[in-house]
Amino acid sequence: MDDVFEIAAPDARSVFLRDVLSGLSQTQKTLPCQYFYDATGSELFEQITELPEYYPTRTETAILTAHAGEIADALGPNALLVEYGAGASTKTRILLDALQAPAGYVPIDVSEAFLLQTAQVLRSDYPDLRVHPIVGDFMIRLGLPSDAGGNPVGFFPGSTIGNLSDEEIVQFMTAARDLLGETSRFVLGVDLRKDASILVPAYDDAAGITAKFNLNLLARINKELGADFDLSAFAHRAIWNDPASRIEMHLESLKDQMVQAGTQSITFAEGETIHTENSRKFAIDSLLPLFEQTGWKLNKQWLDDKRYFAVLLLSAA
Ligand code: SAH
Ligand code: AVI
Repeated sequence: MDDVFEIAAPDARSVFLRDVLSGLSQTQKTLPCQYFYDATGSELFEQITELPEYYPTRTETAILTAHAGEIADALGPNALLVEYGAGASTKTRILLDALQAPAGYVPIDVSEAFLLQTAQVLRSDYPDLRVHPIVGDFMIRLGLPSDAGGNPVGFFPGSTIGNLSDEEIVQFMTAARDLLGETSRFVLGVDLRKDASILVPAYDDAAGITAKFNLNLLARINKELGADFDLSAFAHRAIWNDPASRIEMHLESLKDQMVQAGTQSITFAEGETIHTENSRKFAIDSLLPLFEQTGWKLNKQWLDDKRYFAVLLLSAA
């Protein structure tokens, strides 16, 4: 079996506790969205991708499928595909099936059990492919496995870039440019601005799966940090913030209450929220200065007919 690279700090629990207490002590309480993804959160995200209201996954999948040959030609043979926030690696298969003799696949994800299980399934479906999973935070500087070989190609689908602030995008794209090198390419999925009547249901679906995904963050804090959040006393909210061009997810306290987390007691007023995620919706032009600043240039872009989503091909500048 290939090696698994563990980047997570050995005391991941104390980092989690520190991040939770720091986020919940701010005036606008916040929690970092990367903590959505324990095994349950990753499964719930997979359910979200199949919801009728959640257009990003099927739209990006259709773009990748329609242009897989062209993308593969641009990337050339012997690509080492490095995927950031790989999840179930479903879209990866579209590229793997189109690429000429890929050198290997490096999925990076914080959701350890889900990542390792996905890697095993890929190994059995692609027996000739070297799969080198990396468990860790893609925001920090990572190393590629020394025996990986091939021409590094970054893959960051799903518009996970929309969960980052401008400062985080700069940090992320700089680290990716350092890791992948000066001849690398990067395939990036970007969700575009559209009417709030499409966006809000995509993040507040009729079946309540996104609500479960959001509330699972509190369940995870209870389970891993011994907190005592009453999940029935918080409600999922999805709000379109037009000036900031983003969907915000919040958890709203349904009453005045006190929650114990670690050694701290945290008070919530009725109606007060925890801001759990931003999902930005971009105009492609607004990203160009960030690419330029971090050593990338835009080569090509593919959009669906409704202009809901874009797949961008970048190269190291
Ligand atoms: N790429 C897939 C999954 C997107 S969901 C798709 O397009 O459908 C976002 C994924 O990124 C999750 O699997 C989550 O665990 C991972 N993730 C989120 N923040 C991360 C971080 N800081 N470092 C590594 N992985 C992260
Ligand atoms: C992973 N990320 C791009 C998803 C998004 O659309 O922002 C996460 C998500 N949150 C709610 N639904 C899906």
